[in-house]
Amino acid sequence: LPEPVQGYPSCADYFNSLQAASSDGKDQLGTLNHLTKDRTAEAAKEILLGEGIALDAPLNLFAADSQAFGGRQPCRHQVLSVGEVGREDALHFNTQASSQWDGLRHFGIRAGKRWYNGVSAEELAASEILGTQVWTERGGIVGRGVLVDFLSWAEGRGETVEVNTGRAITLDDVLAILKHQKTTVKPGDVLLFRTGWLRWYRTTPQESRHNLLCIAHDPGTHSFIGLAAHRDFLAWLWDNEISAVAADSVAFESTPPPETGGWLHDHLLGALGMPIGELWNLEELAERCKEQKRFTFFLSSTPLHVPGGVASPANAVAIL
Ligand code: UVW
Repeated sequence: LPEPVQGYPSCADYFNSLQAASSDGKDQLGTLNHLTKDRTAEAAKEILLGEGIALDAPLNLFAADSQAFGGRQPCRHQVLSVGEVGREDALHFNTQASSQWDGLRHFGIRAGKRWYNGVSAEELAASEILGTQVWTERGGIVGRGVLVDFLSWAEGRGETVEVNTGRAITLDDVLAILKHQKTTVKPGDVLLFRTGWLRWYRTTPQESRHNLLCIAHDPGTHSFIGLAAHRDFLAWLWDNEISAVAADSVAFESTPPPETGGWLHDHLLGALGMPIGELWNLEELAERCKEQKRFTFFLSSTPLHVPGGVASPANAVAIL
């Protein structure tokens, strides 16, 4: 097992507790183990209005910028003719160039060169282990969703939210938002954090946003708003048996990461086995939640069935 990274919870502790919970020691579901059938059934009680709200931005979200974060190519969509009146379409896209789940193959723990549950680079290359097919085959990611509306809370307190200067949303912020919303979390919940990044992107002229987006994936080249990479936040997610997290921001976590401790990605994906959603469209959901004064809902997401998949469009809907 990799050595724990300084300043973070022990990765070995995470691995041990997850392995103890899995029957064969080869767990690939990570924190989705918390999303049990009972909890999914219970989550259906969140449906009060029967109103569905799509949470995916268009697959070609970054088409106008010619590339997405990290040099990712925007979606290419071809409509093919079949005879005189028939049509088919062909899509070529990077699974992380719009609303997405990062799967457990996306990042392991850089310090130890291991992926979730101790999987090595060789195992990863030789098999489909930790691929997103595991999520599809279990019936998707379906359960109780909770919106944590940082943007509304921060603006309500008079903060001008800067989304491209590395604003870090701390656990204290998260707890204050939940209190303000009168929202409690339950085991198995999927938490959706609204930071304001996607609202900024969609309301900013192309010439002003282009340079901030078309940047390398390398540390030090970007400073996005997101969740603070801190052990308190990780411990809180773990202790509350949260099954997955997502945000409307580019990297979910605040970047650059702190000097000690490294990336939240490594700890969420590589240690906890927790799916990370990015670039989710939470705008309409936030409006409806504020109107209803209720920030919980039924959430249904069916990742694409790609054996060995690294990431996937979210294909997510909230049902109020
Ligand atoms: C980072 O790793 C920072 O982001 P992404 O998940 O989009 O690769």
